[in-house]
Amino acid sequence: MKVDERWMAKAVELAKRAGEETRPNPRVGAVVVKGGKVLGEGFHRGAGQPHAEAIAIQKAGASARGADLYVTLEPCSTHGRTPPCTGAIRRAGIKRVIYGSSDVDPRNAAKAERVLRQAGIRVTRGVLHEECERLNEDYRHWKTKREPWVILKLAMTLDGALSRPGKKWITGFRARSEVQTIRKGCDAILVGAETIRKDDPRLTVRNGRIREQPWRVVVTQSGKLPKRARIFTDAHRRRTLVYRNQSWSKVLQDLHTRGVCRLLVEGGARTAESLVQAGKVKEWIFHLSAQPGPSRENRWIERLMEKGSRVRFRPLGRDIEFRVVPPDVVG
Ligand code: AOF
Ligand code: ZN
Repeated sequence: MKVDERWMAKAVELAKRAGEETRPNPRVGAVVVKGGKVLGEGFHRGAGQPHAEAIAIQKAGASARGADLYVTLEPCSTHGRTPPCTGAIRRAGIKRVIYGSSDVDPRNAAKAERVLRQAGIRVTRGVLHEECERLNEDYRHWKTKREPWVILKLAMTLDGALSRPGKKWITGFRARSEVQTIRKGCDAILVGAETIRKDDPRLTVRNGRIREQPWRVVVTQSGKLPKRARIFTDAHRRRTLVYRNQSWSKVLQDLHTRGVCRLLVEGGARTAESLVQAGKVKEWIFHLSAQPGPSRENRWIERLMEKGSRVRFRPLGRDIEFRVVPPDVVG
């Protein structure tokens, strides 16, 4: 691996540490390097917190003079919640900036290179471009499409059923606690009305502390929903939204204006299928149970699997997690 790639790979690893916590901001990692040594490193933790470059430069201190800065995203050149990083880079005496992907934030997009060059700083862009872009697939989507990044999560038997007669759960404890972690990384959880009528789910995050519960979203055609359902009566009832007879684009745009960047869809089958058909699902997560289901009720899932790419399997207790990114996202 060439030198630039090696340091950028380190910046990518740093960026990943933030997980889903940075939204509505991007995941960004940065390293300050001189003479083959790391002088400072950092990653962005979330809105209002210092940017990755600013942290790495601050850690390097006076030794940053004459050093190279590797950063996964084009540095910002305008004043947002924090001062522009191009200013900090200039003041620190950084001699060369290497970045992986361009920003899509209109305030900063495609501006850094000119600003830095004018200050006599060398710029190399596009190093590990694909890896750096992949860090922020969701960020780029909600910023440019003004709709949330939609994750479809389904618990399913290996033969494609979404329910087991007479059983409350399809998957075991490990898989269900993983759902809690996935929910924590999302701003809203959506289900169809039938799931509310049948399962009366809470749709809350119950593992660890969170700033605020995610929105709970129900889509319905008939508008017939049980008034006593938990989402309407529990302590978080203010966080419940109902959309009646609205197009997916309308629902998603409205959720975006409420600050929803990542939306988790938890079923049921009809809601999932219609969202997939509308081309809105950007990431699929299946929790597969080795227990057989009642019948092959979901042939559509098989059809989608044929098109799926970037597949990953992971054991979760007695079940299996199966993640897929659809081809229109992989490109
Ligand atoms: C980040 N972290 O490490 C970098 C960002 O308003 P602010 O200060 O939160 O700035 C957000 C914008 O800054 C963001 O949309 C992106 O354009 C740019 N770069 N943002 O949150 C970082 N480098
Ligand atoms: Zn910045």
